[in-house]
Amino acid sequence: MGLTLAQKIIKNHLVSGEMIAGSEIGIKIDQTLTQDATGTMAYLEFEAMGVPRVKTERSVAYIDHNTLQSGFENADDHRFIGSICKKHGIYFSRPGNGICHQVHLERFGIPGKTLIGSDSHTPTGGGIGMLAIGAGGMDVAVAMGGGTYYITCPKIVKVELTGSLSPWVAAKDVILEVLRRMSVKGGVGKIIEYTGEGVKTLSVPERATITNMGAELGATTSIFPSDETTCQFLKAQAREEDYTPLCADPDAVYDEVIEINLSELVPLAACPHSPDNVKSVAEIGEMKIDQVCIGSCTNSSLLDMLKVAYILKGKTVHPDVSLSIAPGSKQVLNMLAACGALSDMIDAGARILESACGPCIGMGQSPNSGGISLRTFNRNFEGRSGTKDGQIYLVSPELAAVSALSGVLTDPRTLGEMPDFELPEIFTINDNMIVPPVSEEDMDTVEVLRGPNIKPFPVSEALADEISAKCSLKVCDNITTDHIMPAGAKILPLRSNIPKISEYCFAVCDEAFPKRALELGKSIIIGGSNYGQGSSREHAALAPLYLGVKAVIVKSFARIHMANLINAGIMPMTFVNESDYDKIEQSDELKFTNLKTSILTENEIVVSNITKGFDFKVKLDLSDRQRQMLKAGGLLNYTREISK
Ligand code: MIC
Ligand code: SF4
Repeated sequence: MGLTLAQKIIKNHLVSGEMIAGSEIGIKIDQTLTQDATGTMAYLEFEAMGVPRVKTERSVAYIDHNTLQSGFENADDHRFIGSICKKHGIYFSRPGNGICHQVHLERFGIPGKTLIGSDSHTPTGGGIGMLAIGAGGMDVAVAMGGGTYYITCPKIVKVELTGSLSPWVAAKDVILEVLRRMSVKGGVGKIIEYTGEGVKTLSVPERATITNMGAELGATTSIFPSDETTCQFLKAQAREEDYTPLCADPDAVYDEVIEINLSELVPLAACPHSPDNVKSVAEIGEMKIDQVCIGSCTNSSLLDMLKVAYILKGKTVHPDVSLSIAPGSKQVLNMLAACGALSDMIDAGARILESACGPCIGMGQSPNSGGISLRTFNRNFEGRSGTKDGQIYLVSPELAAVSALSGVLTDPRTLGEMPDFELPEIFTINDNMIVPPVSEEDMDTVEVLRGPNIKPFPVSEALADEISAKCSLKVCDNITTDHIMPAGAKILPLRSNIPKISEYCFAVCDEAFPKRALELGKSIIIGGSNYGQGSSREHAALAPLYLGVKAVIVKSFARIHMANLINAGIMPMTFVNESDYDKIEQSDELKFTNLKTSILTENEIVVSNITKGFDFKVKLDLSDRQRQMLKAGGLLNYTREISK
């Protein structure tokens, strides 16, 4: 039986387990990436492991999220990460060099290699045939130390592309169509593989837009074949030697098949407040808009920017609209400047932002109250923009640019004929903002620079045999990590300070939660389905750990968050009968007994609701390794135990 492309890469990297969907496998990791909002913790964890130099083929640290520097905190974190990198063998991409996923695709990604990154949009690398997976910071730290990365062996979904995109219909519309069909939880436990004749018609940046936003499906990752187009892209980045042709075997067997005829797609938008709330522009109608933001790791490539500049050239942004543009990397910005496209954007009235995440993570450019904002980003969760009642629509750069001019949601196909936008034969290459590490012999000369905002990792304890604790919070379906541990300009600077950042835990849902949880000492959270979707931030597990949360009982989990809970030593449990969710109220006292044995051996355990006087069952869908980790009180404790 033939293999799919993802299966081939997994097979080449398999360290433990069998490639049977649903079972745990361990894979060897060739490359890692971190960004600064998750990086400080990841490097503190790496230091705690005591490995002198990274053991990967390539590890890169990017500074792209917290570049606002409204106080000393972010600048201190940048300095800390920079010095750690220099010492321990990691390449350091300085602030201003661009968004991690865009730069990694340009300068470091290699077809057929494995990459994990402490950012959920790491699957961007799938655009050049990498097996690129988003993970928690601790998993990335372990991989840097040469440790195995464990995942549930995914099912493989084939997305068969036929036809070619109509003029002004974009790669963004392809992934929005996949989201419309599969939903934000449709990809959990799956890898999405793109195949078919239509693949050839898509450039690398277009493929990367699609794999990037595959994160919103909850998928483990998404991947395109590595072909002639990939070769051209790598050649234009002066990295031809990194090219290998890769595709699935003709007789590969897939678990699911989806067919998309690119020719039939129309411009789409994800409406508030979920990336799968997708409608066609025609369905939404001529809606007046207040703001347009173009950029983010989904749509900030040179190709995207050249299209935007073409649309804006010689025109003026509508007087009621604020347009901001953040090119994805220094390379993109530089090339826009050299060819005059940047000037076309500035002339039209665009507010040019630094090459960084910026408004995508709520670092500035929050819309006005109730404001309607069109964004080329990948997430439109409630409150993420920094304006609680902001109405965020996710669209293609083409749609965003044309609407910025008209002041209303506008179908880009009204632009008429589309010129051929081609990628350059050679990109402008200057890696002077990527600082290489010092040699191993010189590592002792490098001092690690720590600012006062960097606080140690919260302590987790070995599992108690009996836990009796109250529910400190009950939440509904589709809770995102932006609900659990919000980001934005005020809170992001606290990413290295767990006690402080914990004061904002669940602030979007219930501002009183942190105080209540601390007063209870230990507690349990109850949630609905797809709990923890979205970002990979392990802070969404570390803050609850600091606040004394012992277990999270929900209808279902998102992949990365569940792994982060286990790493933190918090028990992730799901209801055997979902109807029990309705019977539990916030402040009910729940009791677990005999945990030390049952965590290691049982698939289902009985929990008593002491307040209401009934018992219910919860499922422990865990591998043996995860069970041991929970018993030890998390990954760090477990690693210490097994290395004794
Ligand atoms: C995001 O898009 O939510 C982020 C910010 O990039 C996160 C990482 C983080 O919270 O630091 C992600 O996607 O993992
Ligand atoms: Fe940055 Fe936004 Fe991409 Fe996250 S989704 S990495 S915040 S640009």
